[in-house]
Amino acid sequence: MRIGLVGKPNVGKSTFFSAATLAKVDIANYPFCTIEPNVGVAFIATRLPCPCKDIRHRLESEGRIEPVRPDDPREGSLCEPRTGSCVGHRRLVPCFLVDIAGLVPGASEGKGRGNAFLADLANCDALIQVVDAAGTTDLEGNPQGANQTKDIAQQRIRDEIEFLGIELDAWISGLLTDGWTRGVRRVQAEGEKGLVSYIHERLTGLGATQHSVSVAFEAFKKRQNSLTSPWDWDETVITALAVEVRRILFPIHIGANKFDIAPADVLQGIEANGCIVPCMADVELALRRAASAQLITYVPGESTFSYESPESLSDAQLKALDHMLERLDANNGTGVASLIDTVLFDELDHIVVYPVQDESHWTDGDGKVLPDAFVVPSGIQAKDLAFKVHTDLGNGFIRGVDARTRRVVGSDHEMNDGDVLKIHAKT
Ligand SMILES: Nc1nc2c(ncn2[C@@H]2O[C@H](COP(=O)(O)OP(=O)(O)OP(=O)(O)O)[C@@H](O)[C@H]2O)c(=O)[nH]1
Ligand SMILES: [Mg+2]
Repeated sequence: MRIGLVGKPNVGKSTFFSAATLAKVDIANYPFCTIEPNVGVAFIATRLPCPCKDIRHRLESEGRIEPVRPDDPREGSLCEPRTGSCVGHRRLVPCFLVDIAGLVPGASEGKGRGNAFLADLANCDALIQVVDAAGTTDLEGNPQGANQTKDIAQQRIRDEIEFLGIELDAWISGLLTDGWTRGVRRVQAEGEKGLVSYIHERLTGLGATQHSVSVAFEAFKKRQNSLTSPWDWDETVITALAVEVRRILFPIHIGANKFDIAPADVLQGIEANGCIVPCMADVELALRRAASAQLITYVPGESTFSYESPESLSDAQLKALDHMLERLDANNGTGVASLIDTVLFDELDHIVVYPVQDESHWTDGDGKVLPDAFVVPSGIQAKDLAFKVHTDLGNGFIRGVDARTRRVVGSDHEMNDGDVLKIHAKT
């Protein structure tokens, strides 16, 4: 899973990125060295408790382990995550974030990082556009002063959202226009089906599928009053097609950042084709750093924190932290973790499943308890999950066993959130 952060300069993308990927030491055993500098891992809490909660429940009720001791640092968790962590059955799973810098007006014509920027976008499963909800910067990111009015801030937010759409449309339109007339003449005998396949072929690099292109094409047809033969379409018509393709391929979720200094009700009436979540990236960054320095106990996503030893803090530190506590309370959290959570689990409709080798003990071949948590599309079939675990498991798939119910399931069995699955495969 890879989420791209985009937006004009100076909105807080890098702050959001640093805050979200600032891993606590105990979860930093990720191969960071293999990741490019602008790619990081955010650890996101699964919505359901880790299945190690069920294991504990079973073992406790059979009298085979003692109840959780108050000083247990794992707060009862029994699993051994290969990546991420689990405390109090709150399991964290990795999600890659990419800080995609370089979006300026004219990117589709090669300005800024231009096409390299657009290619970065195409590699992401979802996009978050960070916008300046306080309206303190213009479209190029130049500071315009704090304390903007609601009207000005709203206008700037709308301009930002519109501008990313325009750049993406121009880019997709450019990919389609190039060689269009010759290309569509070649497929004219195949009718509409041929045309959709042709468009699909041109846009596979963006992650387009035959299905997504046909959905976009239907929407496009509905909006056009009269359509001439495709080889006669001018740039306006092709751009109208590009708009529909973009809506399907690149839903944009909005992180309305700098919400701590934004005018009241600034998001009222603002629309996007993804979700909109108020954020305070720099508050999140400050809190995670304070937590790393063991000044506070803060769980990302929560709307409060506690002081570890307030007597060791200076007056200035206390004042700053108290102020953040108020902001957290007012905004119901900083929005950083909840935005990623919403995109992953609501917008992309993903679930978390746990493949194991031993369906009785829920362990892998080395006896590790629930080492893997896979973030996959909701309803993924057992065999497709097997492929994600290992190609050999997918190819040799015989059957699965739902480790909770011990029921045997077939290759087309649809997985649910929190499932634990043993996969039998030919070796
Ligand atoms: N008030 C407030 N300021 C913020 C917030 N998040 C970031 N900032 C400030 O916004 C400024 C820009 O932050 P960056 O993270 O560098 O922005 P960017 O989008 O990465 O900018 P470019 O890399 O130039 O595109 C910095 O001064 C941050 O401290 C926030 O939630 N609230
Ligand atoms: Mg930056």
